Amino acid sequence: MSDARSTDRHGNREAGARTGFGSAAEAEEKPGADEVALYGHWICPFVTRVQFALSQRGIDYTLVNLPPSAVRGPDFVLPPEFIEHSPRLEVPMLRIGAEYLADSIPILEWMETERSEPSLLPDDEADRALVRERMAWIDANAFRAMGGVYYGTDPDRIAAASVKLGEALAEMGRWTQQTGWLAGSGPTLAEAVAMPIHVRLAGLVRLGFTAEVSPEFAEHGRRCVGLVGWPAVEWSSGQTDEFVGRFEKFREIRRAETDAG
Ligand SMILES: N[C@@H](CCC(=O)N[C@@H](CS)C(=O)NCC(=O)O)C(=O)O
Repeated sequence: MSDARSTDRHGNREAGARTGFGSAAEAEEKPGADEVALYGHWICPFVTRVQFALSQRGIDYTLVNLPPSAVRGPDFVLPPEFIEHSPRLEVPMLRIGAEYLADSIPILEWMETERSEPSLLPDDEADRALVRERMAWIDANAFRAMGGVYYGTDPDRIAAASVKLGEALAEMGRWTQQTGWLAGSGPTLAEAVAMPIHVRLAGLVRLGFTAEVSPEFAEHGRRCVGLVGWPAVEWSSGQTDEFVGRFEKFREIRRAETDAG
């Protein structure tokens, strides 16, 4: 993990998580790299989806450091274009040329229309429909359960979310039985949507995910490590520690509030 620091045009001190972690100023100044800019931070799973897809598709982009509010320092100044174009003030936000869009799944779809090749969607309409159905399923089931694990403060609720996540990963593992991939004969946008789970699995275990990971899903994870987009999103052990530490602290604060109240 690189600890390179820089100051962006809003005066924010940035800790780059890895090389290539840029600033808003760089996004505007770097010749040839200003076409696509991703606003976000490595700790956000929704950002991981977009960053994986950009890297997997070989799209040149600049990553503008924009941490979620819980990770931002008190003096962090939000870029005005983020305030203008991310209606819920959420990362990820993507800029392509002069256009902006927030929300990971719509962004993944938008990238497909703006940059058709190489695609992470199959040619056939029915195959595309399956990819989309599974993206929505992962979002509604695996992601909801995953959030229940790391945002959980009550041990019983964490355990219940852990069971649900285990079941969701088992279902996703079953999808991979025929081809090795979640929806079709190769990696698709369904892999992009699921990728953050592989990235943070070790951290989830440390935060109370105790269910057995289905062998098929684990195998899918090993297959994903071989994809060209993987190095852009994989976490170092320091990043896993930071993720776990932040949520342990969050739990401590919540429990202290509950005890006090
Ligand atoms: N549905 C959105 C969810 C994005 C989201 O929840 N992002 C979080 C960070 S992981 C965020 O920006 N929250 C607002 C905040 O931190 O102020 C997506 O898929 O992109």
